[in-house]
Amino acid sequence: MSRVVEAHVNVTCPGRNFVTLKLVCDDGTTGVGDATLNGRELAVEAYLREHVCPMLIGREAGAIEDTWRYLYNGAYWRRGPVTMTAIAAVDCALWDIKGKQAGMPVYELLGGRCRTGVTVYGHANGETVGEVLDAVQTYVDLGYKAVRVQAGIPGLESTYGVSRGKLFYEPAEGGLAPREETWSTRLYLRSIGEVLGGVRERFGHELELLHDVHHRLSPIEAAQLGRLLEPHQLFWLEDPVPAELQSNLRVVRQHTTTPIAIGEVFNSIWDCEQLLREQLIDYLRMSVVHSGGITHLRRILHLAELYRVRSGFHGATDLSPVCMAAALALDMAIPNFGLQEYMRHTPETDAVFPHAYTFADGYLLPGDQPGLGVDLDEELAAQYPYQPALLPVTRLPDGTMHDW
Ligand code: KDG
Ligand code: MG
Repeated sequence: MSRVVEAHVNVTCPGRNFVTLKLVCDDGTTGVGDATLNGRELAVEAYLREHVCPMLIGREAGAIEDTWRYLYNGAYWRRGPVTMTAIAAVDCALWDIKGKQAGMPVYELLGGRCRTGVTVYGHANGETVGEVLDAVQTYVDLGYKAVRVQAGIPGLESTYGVSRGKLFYEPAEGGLAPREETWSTRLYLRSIGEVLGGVRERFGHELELLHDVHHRLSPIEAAQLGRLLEPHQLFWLEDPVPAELQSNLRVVRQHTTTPIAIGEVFNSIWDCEQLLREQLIDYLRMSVVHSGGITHLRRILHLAELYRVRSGFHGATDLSPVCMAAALALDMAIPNFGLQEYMRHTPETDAVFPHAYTFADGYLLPGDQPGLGVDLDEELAAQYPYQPALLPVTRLPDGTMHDW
């Protein structure tokens, strides 16, 4: 039996901040887990360093389920993004260790391959329809079979998620207080149909199209949008409404057949239990890093399968390559895989986190290295100290604070 003898938390900023937990066992095996919570990185770093790492020393490395229960069921304070991100980091590091000790990739331990590759989608953005079309073309040329489309809104100074067609972009911005953006639902609903219609017209119906609303609408506005976009046959419409009130999605569902994806801010089964049970969504956007790790997310996806809900795991740049490697292990092994987001990391980030996964012809291939197939280069990471950065906040034109 192998025991954990060291637990370290690393914070690095090779272009954006990442928090990584590294565990070391008495036989020298190491494991890594992503612990990055965008804009709240140091809260998880401190939670791990002060409250979790000391408890891990001497624990049996192979007892993954028991450690998960020790940190979740055994704690008085449950759930929440900080706690669940910290638990995820421990869980992934332990799966990584188990894979390395078994000499197998983690997807083999999870039941083995259900597919030969993981279909991914990229982010095509532009201020104008013309810029959007050029950005989509870039992804099509790279071999992508699915593309998320975001566009600037005429009449608004800036729009979240729009980066002028660049392959790499980072929505968090440096500073101690967030930038403020203005949002207008009226202007948005007036322009978005033309953007997605333009992409369909140019690229035809082979390409899968997705669009993200970032929780900006009320249920009935989301229902209107879903209807408006039906002719363009989206693969999914993401986060149309804030989803704390899960029954909100009933209204959307009653009015539109556009498939709905939701969940990148969820952190436990209790955020989506009603959504699954009532079949109010089609794709679940949760991530390994913010949802208690492979152990918890796998359980949720098994429940989702009963209700014909498929995965669409979050994969933005604020989820490190360590999280991507863990997501790919699950993507390969779950029967109800849908689509994986793949927002490319910069070369600096890829160098700090050397990984086995590769992109080819619209798929990510996890490789066959034992464990998660990803590591943290601590020496290189030390060259990129933490930089405070935050996502913008949103107000309506009259100054009212709006939903994220
Ligand atoms: O941390 C927030 C980002 O990950 C988020 O804005 C990205 O909405 C997003 C997406 O779908 O990737
Ligand atoms: Mg999103």
